[in-house]
Amino acid sequence: MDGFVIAVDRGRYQCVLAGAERGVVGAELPTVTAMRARELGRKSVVVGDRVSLVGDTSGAEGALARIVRIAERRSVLRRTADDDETTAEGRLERVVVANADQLVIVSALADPPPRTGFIDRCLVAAYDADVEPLLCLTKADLAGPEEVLGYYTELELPYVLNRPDSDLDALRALLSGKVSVLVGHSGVGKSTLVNRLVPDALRAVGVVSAIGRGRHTSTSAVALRLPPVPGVDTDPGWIIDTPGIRSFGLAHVSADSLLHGFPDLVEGTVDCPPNCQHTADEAACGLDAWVAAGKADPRRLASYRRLLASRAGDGDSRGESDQRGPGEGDRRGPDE
Ligand SMILES: Nc1nc2c(ncn2[C@@H]2O[C@H](COP(=O)(O)OP(=O)(O)OP(=O)(O)O)[C@@H](O)[C@H]2O)c(=O)[nH]1
Ligand SMILES: [Mg+2]
Repeated sequence: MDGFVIAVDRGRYQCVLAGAERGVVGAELPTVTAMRARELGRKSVVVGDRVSLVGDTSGAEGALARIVRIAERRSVLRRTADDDETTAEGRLERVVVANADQLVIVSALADPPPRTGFIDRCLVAAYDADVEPLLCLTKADLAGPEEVLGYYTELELPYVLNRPDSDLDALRALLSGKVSVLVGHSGVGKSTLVNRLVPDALRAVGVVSAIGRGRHTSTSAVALRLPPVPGVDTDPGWIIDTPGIRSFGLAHVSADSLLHGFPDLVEGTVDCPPNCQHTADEAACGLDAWVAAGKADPRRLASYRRLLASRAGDGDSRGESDQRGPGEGDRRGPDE
């Protein structure tokens, strides 16, 4: 039987059988609990994986099926604990989810404040994984989006604005028919949004401390079936809620791919000398003239160069692990 992995917990995988979601509206989807079969070797199974199941796929209480095959992944969204691939942390790679079509970068406009450095990292990861980015700005009732949107003017990045009473039609239309994964810092409102989108999701929601830090309320990724859009016959799609992360390490992304996370800068490199590394100390790098001519925001160039420096292990590595104790996460510049 073919299944779709919706949750992973201590070696047990919750799967929805292919086709089982058809016709199920509102009510919880029937799921099958499975373990990995020995023949999978060390291959990891993650949320979003499409798998083949054998054994007891009845979904009855206590029934356990086995995952014997993982289908080829359409996309793999990864992050590393650190940016520098020469360190052990930099080589520690985590697959966030498999087969996502869309990366919804969730950023609060206040409480916690938006960090464009973090959004830039998510964009690099999205373009690298061939997953479409969508910027979702939450808590629009607390602050305006002008500053964040101004930073992305040259990018034509699709975005949605959200407040507790906002209508979700625009977002629903953008999620329809796709597998979308929400990523963002703790406390930005990912689970709050999932609860509004999927009425019986019952995702736990945390509070944000006085200094704007979330409490890491969600601890594992869960895929939820979106309700059908009235009058629309197509597949409503899936939304994946994930635990808040402090940063998005990019050690697995090559220097060339890093530039593709900055589509507003790509054209500015056509006049660069051969083998230009685009760093600040490359005297003839075309990006300085590109920005000076007003073709891109100088802050975007600075952000790109910070990522380049961070990869080279220049001590600006911000892709830190989220396993640090609470209280250590946000002691950094306004950009991250
Ligand atoms: N003012 C305001 N508060 C919001 C909004 N969305 C969410 N919140 C609040 O933000 C807090 C954190 O929300 P969560 O949904 O738990 O955040 P999360 O991103 O899931 O956090 P983690 O699971 O820790 O990663 C809660 O107190 C929510 O009520 C919003 O649009 N406006
Ligand atoms: Mg959450």
